[in-house]
Amino acid sequence: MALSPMMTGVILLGSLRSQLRKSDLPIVPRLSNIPLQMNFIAEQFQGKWYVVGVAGNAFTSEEQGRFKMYTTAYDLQKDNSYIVTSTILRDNLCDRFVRTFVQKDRPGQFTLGNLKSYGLQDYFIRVVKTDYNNYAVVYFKKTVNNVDYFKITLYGRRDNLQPELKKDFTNFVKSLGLTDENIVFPVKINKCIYEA
Ligand code: DBS
Ligand code: DBH
Repeated sequence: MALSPMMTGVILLGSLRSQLRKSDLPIVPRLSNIPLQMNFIAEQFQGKWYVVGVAGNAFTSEEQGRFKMYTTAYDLQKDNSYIVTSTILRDNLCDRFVRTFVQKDRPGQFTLGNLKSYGLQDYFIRVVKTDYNNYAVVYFKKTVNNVDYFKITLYGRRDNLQPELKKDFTNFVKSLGLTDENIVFPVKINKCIYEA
């Protein structure tokens, strides 16, 4: 098939744009800038968390208002890993996404079980801060096609959190080089998030 010069131009521009997008992602912070919750207590972190805030180098506040709240439940296993289930409203159904978090190096840090089955090169999780019964801040980093993505979630034991906790979250993610444009506070919905 012969491409017109115009079509070739469009294709070149398209691939140039995706290149720029990738290199435009704010840089992933050094792990030394991400605190780890001291004396992490795996038993107490278990159970359901509402995703009250999410920020990251691939997240945009343009999604604010459309990004729906979902929940993630942590279930500790005998081998000290978690089975982690997220329940997300998709196409009017409650989609359950299940994966395993395996402890890595220190309590409160994990990697994903069966990494390769998700097409991931690397995955790292660190619980930054939690009081176990109200809120948690968790750092996630993934590498896909040699591109690093990171996100920080603000979890609540309830579907909302005090403004001060949201403000602390915002200040923390900004200290990592993100801006208000990289932060989303998911909208509360009634479907799926109150299910067991
Ligand atoms: O699980 C993740 C860890 C993750 O989904 C992202 C970063 C760290 C992320 O940036 N995800 C976005 C891009 O793939 C997304 O739109 O979900
Ligand atoms: O699909 C995902 O990658 C995903 C969905 C919900 C995810 O990584 C997550 C929650 O942490």
